Amino acid sequence: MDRLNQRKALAAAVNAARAAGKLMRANLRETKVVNFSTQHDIKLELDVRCQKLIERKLAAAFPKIALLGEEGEAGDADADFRWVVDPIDGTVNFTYGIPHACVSIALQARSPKSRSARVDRYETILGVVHDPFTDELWTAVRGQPARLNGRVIHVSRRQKLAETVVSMGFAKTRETLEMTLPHFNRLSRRVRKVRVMGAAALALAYVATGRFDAYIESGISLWDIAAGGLIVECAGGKFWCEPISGHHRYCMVASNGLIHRRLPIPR
Ligand code: LIP
Repeated sequence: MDRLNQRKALAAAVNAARAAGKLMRANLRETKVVNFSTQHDIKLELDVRCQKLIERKLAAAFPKIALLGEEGEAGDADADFRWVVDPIDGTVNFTYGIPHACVSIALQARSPKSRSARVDRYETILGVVHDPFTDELWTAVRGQPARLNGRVIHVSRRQKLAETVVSMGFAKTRETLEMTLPHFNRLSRRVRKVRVMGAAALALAYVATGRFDAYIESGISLWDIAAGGLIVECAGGKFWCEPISGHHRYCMVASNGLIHRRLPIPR
């Protein structure tokens, strides 16, 4: 994709994220229609409505680019380019009226060098994360600096683990919770604070901004981390993930790079 189209794609993703964010802001205090829930997860009718709005906005600008989203897929699953969308990341927070949730939109290109069956054959080339409650918009295009509301951002430079704030997530199942808790317990004694905030894309954006020094989660989905992972890399940080069993699910560790080797991998 040439730079002209990259700029057009970034503008389309920002426009779509802001439109979905407006819908989130208008409904934070409203009664939510729950489509599906388990003990550790909720899926809302508004998740679907936000993804359909995002799909319409993106398709108007790029009718031939496929979309892979938390609420379903559109277009050719093997296309050269695909949008990867989490219409509301932090759905449980949002359902409970907690204003810590965001829209995450990434554009991926098929990556010839990673055609191996193990690695997902796509590379993220641009990412947008929008928090409609703080009116913060993170953007990144591969090879360029990450930005927050247009200003260049950089990961933290903290190197002493005892001075770091690390975020973790427990994903959606009892299995991932039980697997992650021992790492949570051990890490809590080694760092300044551990934060469990419930929105992966925002946690990654906070690492990129230097608010968190690392973020760790296993059992997380591609649409939760695709945009935020690129934003971390473009802010000078390190983003590592590996596929695990399940539909587009990953084990993921992101950090400022300086403390990465001392962080646990919950597997
Ligand atoms: C959420 C992630 C969070 C994870 C939750 C859930 P959703 O995404 O952002 O990090 O711990 O289990 O997966 O479902 O709100 O889009």
